[in-house]
Parts: sequence; C-alpha cells; structure tokens
Amino acid sequence: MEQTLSIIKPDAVKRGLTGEINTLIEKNKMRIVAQKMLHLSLVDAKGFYFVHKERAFFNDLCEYMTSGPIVVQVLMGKNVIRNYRNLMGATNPTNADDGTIRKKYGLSVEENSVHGSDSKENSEIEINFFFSKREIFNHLGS
Ligand code: 3AN
Repeated sequence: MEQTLSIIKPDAVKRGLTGEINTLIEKNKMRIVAQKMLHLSLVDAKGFYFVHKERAFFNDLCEYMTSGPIVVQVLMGKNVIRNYRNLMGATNPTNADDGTIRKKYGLSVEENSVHGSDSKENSEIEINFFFSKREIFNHLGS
C-alpha cells in the first residue's frame, strides 16, 4: 500500500468540481484517507513549489495557487502514485488522454485542476507538508 498527495486546485474548486473529481478517484480504486480545504498563503505556495523556483512560471504558479481555496488529500492504494498520475493526465490538458481529469476539466497548463506527487520521496515530503499523522486514516492499523 502506497500513499500520494493530491491537490484539487483553485480552478476546479471554484467551478464546484470537487465531488466529480473525488468520484473519479474512488471509481478508480483509490481511497481518500485524508482531506481538507484551505487557502494557501503565498509563503506556503512558494514553499510547496520550491523545486520549481528557477522556472519562468514560478511566480505565476504561486499566485494562481493562492487565488482561491484548494482541497488537499491523501490517497491510498496499490501503486497509487503512478495510478493517480495516469488518472490526472498530462500537465497540459491539450495533450492529456481522453478520460483523464485534466482532459475533462483542465483549462490550461497552469489551471490544470489537479496535482499529484510524482515519486515516493516527494509524496512523503508533500503529505508531511499538509498533514499530521493523526489526520490520516490508517486502514491497516484500525
Ligand atoms: P505536473 O503537475 O504534471 O507534475 P510539473 O510538476 O512539471 O507538472 O509542474 C507543476 C505545475 O506547474 C503544473 N501542475 C502546472 O500548474 C504548472 N506548470 C508547469 N509547466 C507550466 C508552464 N509551462 N506554464 C505555466 N505553468 C506551468
């Protein structure tokens, strides 16, 4: 069993797509084991996207991520990191496969509706960024 961090981004929360995205996640056999809505500060957005700090789009990305509330989630399942990336689709919604979240709902390469961790190492860093252990339901331990 593996865990990954998912973010439903401001463009999707604003359009009332949280429920539809959660349905896709659950239909694809991933369990939502933690979830909360919050509004990122600019400092937190910059901290979260620190790996992209040299990229041309960094400031725009951080501003966009603070433009409205987001929903952060921990997903659990077998190969959930890869499976959720597959369900998300390509970064640019134009290039995303049919049936993926970004193809269905993404508006642009920036407003692409969802984030998912890209590796085991980053999933741990990203989950710890948003959640304490006691906020994550442990299916195995209870
Ligand atoms: P992904 O989210 O598919 O892993 P990353 O990690 O390369 O993609 O990029 C992180 C986020 O930065 C993306 N989700 C997207 O919102 C934004 N982003 C990536 N590339 C661009 C770009 N060329 N222009 C604007 N925003 C971008």
